[in-house]
Amino acid sequence: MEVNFWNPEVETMERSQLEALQLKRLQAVIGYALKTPFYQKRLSRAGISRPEDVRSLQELQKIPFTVKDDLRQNFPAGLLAVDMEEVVRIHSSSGTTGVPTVIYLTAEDLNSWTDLLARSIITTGCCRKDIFQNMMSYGLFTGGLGLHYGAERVGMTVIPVGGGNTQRQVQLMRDFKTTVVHVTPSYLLHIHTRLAEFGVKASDLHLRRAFLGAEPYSENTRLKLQELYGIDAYNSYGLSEMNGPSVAFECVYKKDMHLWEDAYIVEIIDPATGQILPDGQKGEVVLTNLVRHAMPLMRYRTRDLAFLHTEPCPCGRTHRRLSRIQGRTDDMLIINGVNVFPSQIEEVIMAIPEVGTNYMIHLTSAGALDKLIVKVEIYSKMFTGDLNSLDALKGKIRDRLRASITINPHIELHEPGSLPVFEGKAKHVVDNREKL
Ligand code: DLL
Repeated sequence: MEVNFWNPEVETMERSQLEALQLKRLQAVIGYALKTPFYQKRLSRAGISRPEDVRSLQELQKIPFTVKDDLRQNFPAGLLAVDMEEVVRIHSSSGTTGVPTVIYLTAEDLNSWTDLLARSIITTGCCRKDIFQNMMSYGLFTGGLGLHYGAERVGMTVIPVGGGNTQRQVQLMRDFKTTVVHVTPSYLLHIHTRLAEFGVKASDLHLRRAFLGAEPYSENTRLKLQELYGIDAYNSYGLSEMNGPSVAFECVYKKDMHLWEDAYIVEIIDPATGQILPDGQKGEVVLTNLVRHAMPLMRYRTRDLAFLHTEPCPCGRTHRRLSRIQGRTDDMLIINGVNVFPSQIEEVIMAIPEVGTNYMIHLTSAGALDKLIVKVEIYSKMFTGDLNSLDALKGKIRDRLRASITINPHIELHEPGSLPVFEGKAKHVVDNREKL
């Protein structure tokens, strides 16, 4: 397999050198953090009043975690470490779980972020010959502008269409022979259900790759998309607080995502106790941004659950790999006392060949108990008028889910395109349970 690098020296750096670079960058970030009232107070309590007070990476652990609420309480500028006139860009988190927060970038920060994205793009095997259609929304959301500049830096031809308007997306893919799309997995699934309506087959398109991220999805969804479009789909992880996409990206081997450790320090902690967990163990991802000076964030608790791989990757990059995000500390559902992550449900249903490209999870109350209803779209060829085969399919989905989550769900089968469509991040869970 051909392996290309953007910055080979950094991407294949030996661990000891990489850690030395991290420490140097951490000290610089601490210098900026000390300019904010928020971190000045926190760092001085931890005995840090100058960058040199942190002499090793282990000493990072003296610094308390930063959480989303800290950003909210210090809104709008309590974490700003430079003069406002140094700031060239503002982004904002999507507010998935509440009030939005703001992120500031200087020209240099923007340059570092763009470079990480160019690196990520090259890592997937793309090159300047590619035609890149960016279906992520432009604006305060980091998915649109972030990849836009990364792709331009690589020299790809960028189609900055943004999210939504499926007919136009398909038309553009045909007109310009798009080879790469950047899109949420749920929207790419949806586009497939609409192709026939526009008289297009997936094989008429010139797509070769997709960058998928911004929302949780299962390995089976990736496999489904790869098969439906005949493409290679790469997982991309990031969050606004860490600039956006660019934190971790898969290489051509697709064995989970290289987390760019020259730009981010990653720790995996036990979300209940805050203890650091050994590599390989699943826990909450905690990140420190090493290449943003306008707004330093140290030991930021992402609420995302994942683990780190340490075994070498055949591509030769030395940066450790982050597993697929397995859920969030705040998206776990407790259904009749059983803990269930929506991702577990998706993993099971997307492995069933008759299941189409969309699903919804509804929760309601049935007396004192919770009722789980899983609505799945199935391919139209299944609607033959033979009720027995539909019943058998329902039974199959129910049994497989019960075996995985130990709860007996109620299954509804729906026609393709009939469940709600999300052009940005999908919201697959509707919780209408009566709160006692
Ligand atoms: O979603 C940044 C992004 C844009 C990443 C485009 C990748 C591609 P936020 O809106 O702040 O930023 O949402 C961040 O989305 O904490 C995860 O819970 C979730 N998320 C992002 N990428 C993935 C992924 C962008 N590949 C939040 N798998 C994160 C699972 C993801 N969840």
